[in-house]
Amino acid sequence: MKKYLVLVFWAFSLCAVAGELKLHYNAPARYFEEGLVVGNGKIGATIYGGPVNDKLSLNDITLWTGGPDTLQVANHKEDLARVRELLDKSEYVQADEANKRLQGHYCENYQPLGTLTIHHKGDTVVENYYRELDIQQAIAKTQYMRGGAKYVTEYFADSPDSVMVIRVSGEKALDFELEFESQLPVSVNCADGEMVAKGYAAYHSYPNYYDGLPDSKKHEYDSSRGTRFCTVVKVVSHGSEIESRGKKLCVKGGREATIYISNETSFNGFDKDPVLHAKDCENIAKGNVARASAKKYEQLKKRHKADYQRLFNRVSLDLGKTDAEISKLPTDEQLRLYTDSAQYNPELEALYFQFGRYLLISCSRTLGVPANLQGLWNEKLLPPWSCNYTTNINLEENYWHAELTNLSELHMPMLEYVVNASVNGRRSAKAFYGAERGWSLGHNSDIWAMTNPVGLQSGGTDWACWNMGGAWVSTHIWEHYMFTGDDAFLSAYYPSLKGAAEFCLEMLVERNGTLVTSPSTSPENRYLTSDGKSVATSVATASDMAMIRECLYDAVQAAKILGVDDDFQKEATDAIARLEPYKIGGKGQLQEWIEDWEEQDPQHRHQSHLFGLFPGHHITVASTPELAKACARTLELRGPESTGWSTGWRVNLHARLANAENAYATYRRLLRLVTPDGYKGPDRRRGGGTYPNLLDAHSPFQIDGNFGGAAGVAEMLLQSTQQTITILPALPAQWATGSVKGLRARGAYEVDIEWADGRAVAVNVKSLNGGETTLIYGDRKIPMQFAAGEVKQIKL
Ligand code: FUC
Repeated sequence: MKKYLVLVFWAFSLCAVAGELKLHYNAPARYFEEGLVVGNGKIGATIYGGPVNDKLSLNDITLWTGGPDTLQVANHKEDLARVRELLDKSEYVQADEANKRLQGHYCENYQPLGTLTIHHKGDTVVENYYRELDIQQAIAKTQYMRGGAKYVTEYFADSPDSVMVIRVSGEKALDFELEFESQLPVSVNCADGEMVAKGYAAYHSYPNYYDGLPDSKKHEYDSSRGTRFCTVVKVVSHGSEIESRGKKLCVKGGREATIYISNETSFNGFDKDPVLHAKDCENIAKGNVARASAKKYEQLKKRHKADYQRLFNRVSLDLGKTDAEISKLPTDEQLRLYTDSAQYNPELEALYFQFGRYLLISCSRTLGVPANLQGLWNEKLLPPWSCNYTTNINLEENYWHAELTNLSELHMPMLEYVVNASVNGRRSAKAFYGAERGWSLGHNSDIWAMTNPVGLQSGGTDWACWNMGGAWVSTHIWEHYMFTGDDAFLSAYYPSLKGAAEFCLEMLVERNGTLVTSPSTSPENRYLTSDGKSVATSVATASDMAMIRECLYDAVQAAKILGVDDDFQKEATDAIARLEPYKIGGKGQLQEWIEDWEEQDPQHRHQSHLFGLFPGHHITVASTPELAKACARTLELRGPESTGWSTGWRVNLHARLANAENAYATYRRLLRLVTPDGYKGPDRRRGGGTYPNLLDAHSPFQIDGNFGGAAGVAEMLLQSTQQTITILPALPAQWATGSVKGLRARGAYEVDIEWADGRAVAVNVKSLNGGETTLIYGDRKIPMQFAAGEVKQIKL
C-alpha cells in the first residue's frame, strides 16, 4: 500500500505545470545540445543528468589560451597606400590581394575546464526519469526511481560564493564516486573529503580554422607559461562515509550529500601575465568552497534564488496560454510539434525570450570578460571559431537584449572589454593603418582584448580585413547611457567612444567629393566584378558608412552632454555631412557596395548594410521611408533561410520596420528544431534554429541567436528613442492578448504594457531619472512629464 501511494504521488510530480518557466525532458542528455546549462556569470556547467553516470561539463569564462596581446611592431602604412592606389584605379582584384598584407596574428582559444562525473553504484534499472531546468529559480533537477527508490539531484551555480552546488538525495543510501577529468594538463589529488585539481592552458594556440598546422599541433604547452586553474570539489554529507580513493572521492551511506565545486584561474586582467601577475587561484577556490560549505544547503539555495531573481524577476511576459496537454510535453517534443506544424505555443515563445535573459544572467557577470560565442559553455579544445569574440555581429548581438530586458548591469562585462580593446587598439590603428589618433578593432578578439586584423596575410579578405569593430562595439557605450542616463558612466567611458570615432575620422579619405573608407569590406559577403571575379575589397561599403555615421553621431552627442571637445565635435559633425550617401540598387534594395554589383551570395547571412535600421537608429520608417523600404526589399531578397544569429537579427530588423507578420514568422523560424550536431538518426535536422536544450543553432551552437531572439521579442513590443516610447510597434495577431512588465526604454524608463484582442489596454511608465518623453501608440502621441521615480498609468 505504501509503495502504491508513493507511485501515485510520483506520477503527479512528474510533469511540468502549464505556465511554469521550465525546460523539461523525460530522458537524460546524450549530446551537449541536449544538456542543461547553468552558470553564475563566471563558472558554469552543462548537465547531462545521467542516472548512473551523471556528467557535468565544467567551464570558467576566464580560462583561455595565450597571454596579454603582443605589441604590434608592424608598419603597414605603405601596404595601405598600395591598396588605396589600386582601388583608385578600380583594380579590384589586385587590391583584394594587396589587402591581405594588412593582416596579423589570430586570436586565442576559449578552453573547457573539465568534466565532473558522479558515478552512481548499484542498481542500473531506472524508471520514471525526469529532468528540468527551472529558469525562474536558476536550478536544474534530475529525478528518477532506481532499485525501487526515488533519487533527486539539484544543481545550481551560486554567484555570491562563486560555487557550483549539487545536492544528491535518495530514499535509499547513497553510493557514488566523484571523478574530475580534463583535456588540459592537470593533476588531481584527493584528501580529507576534498579534491583539488590543478592544471594549465596552452600559452599559445591557433584556431581550428587555421590550415597551417594539423589540429594536434595547434596548442603549445609549457608548464611554466599560460593561464593556470585550480578546481576544488568538496562533499558534505551527514551520515555518509567520504573516502579519498586515489583521484576519486567516494561517498557512501547517507541519504543526502552536497557537492561544492569552485574554480579559479590565474587570469588577472587582459594586460597581466597569468603567471607573473597571477591570481592566487588555489586559495581563492578553496576559500569559495569553505565559505559555501559552511552554510546549510537550504540557506545557500535561498540566497542563490534571491540573488538570481533580483535580476530575473524584473521582467515578466505573457503572450497567451498554450494548450495544457501540449505544455506538459517535454520541451524538445514541443519544439518538434511547433516546427512541424503551425501549432500555437505562446508559452514556448515566451520561454525562449526568458531563456535569453536567463542565459545572460548565467554568463555575463565578469567585468571585462563578456559572453563569448557560446556564452561560457564549451567542451572543445579547438572550439568553432575559437569560441572567441567575433565583432562583426556576434559579440554585439550577445548584448542587444541587455538594456531592453532590464539587465543593464550585465552589459558591463562587455563595456569594460570595450575599454580594454580601446587600449590595445591604439597599437593596431597605428601599426596597420598608420592612424595617429584613435583605436581599431578587427573581426576577431579574445580575453586579451586583442585588436589586430587576423589572417596571417592569407585570410579571406571578406572577413579578416574588416576594421569597423571599434566603431560598432563603441555604440554600446552610448546605448548604455541612453538607457540609464548615468552621467558618471558616460564621462568614464567617453574616451573609448571618442577614440573609436577618431579612428573612423582617420580612415576617411575624400573621393569625388564625399568621404569614403578605402579599403572597405562588407562582412563577409563578396561581389562580382564586371568580368565575374569574386572580390571582397572595395571602397565605402554601406555598412562601413553606416557604422561610422552611428559612431560619430554617438560620440558627438556624448561630447555635447559632457561639454567637451568642441573641435572634435565640429570635425565629426562635418564628416557626417560629407559621408558617401546610401544608394538604392536596381532591385530596389539598399545597395551593399558603392556600385550596384551582383553579390556572390545574394542570400548571404550577413546584412550589415542594414545596420542603420538595427541596431543603429538612423534609418527609420518615419524619418527615411525610402531607405526603410529598401531595407525591407533587401530582407526579401536575402530570403528566409539563414543561420541562428542572422535569423535573430532579422526578427529585430522586421520589428523596426513595424512588420509584425514578418517579425513573428522569423521568430518562429528561429525556434525551429535542429537536432544535435553529432546526431545521425533518420530525423537529422540541420541549419539555423534551436537545439533540444533551447540553445541557438548556427549551427553549430552559438549563443548570439538566443540573445538576438530575446531582443527581437522586446523590439516587437516596445521601441524607443531619447524622446519617444512606442508601444506594440509590431504586435503579431498570434499574440492577441498578453502583457509585459519591466521592459526598459531609452531615456531611462521602465514600461509595463497590457493588451487585449490586439489593442493596448493600459501602460505603466516609470521614470528613473525624471524627464519628458512622448508615448506613441499607433497614431496617438501622448506627451508625458515625470519627476524622478514617478510612475504614470495610462488607460488606452
Ligand atoms: C562570423 C559569421 C559566422 C559565424 C562566426 C562566428 O564569421 O559570419 O557565421 O557566426 O562569425
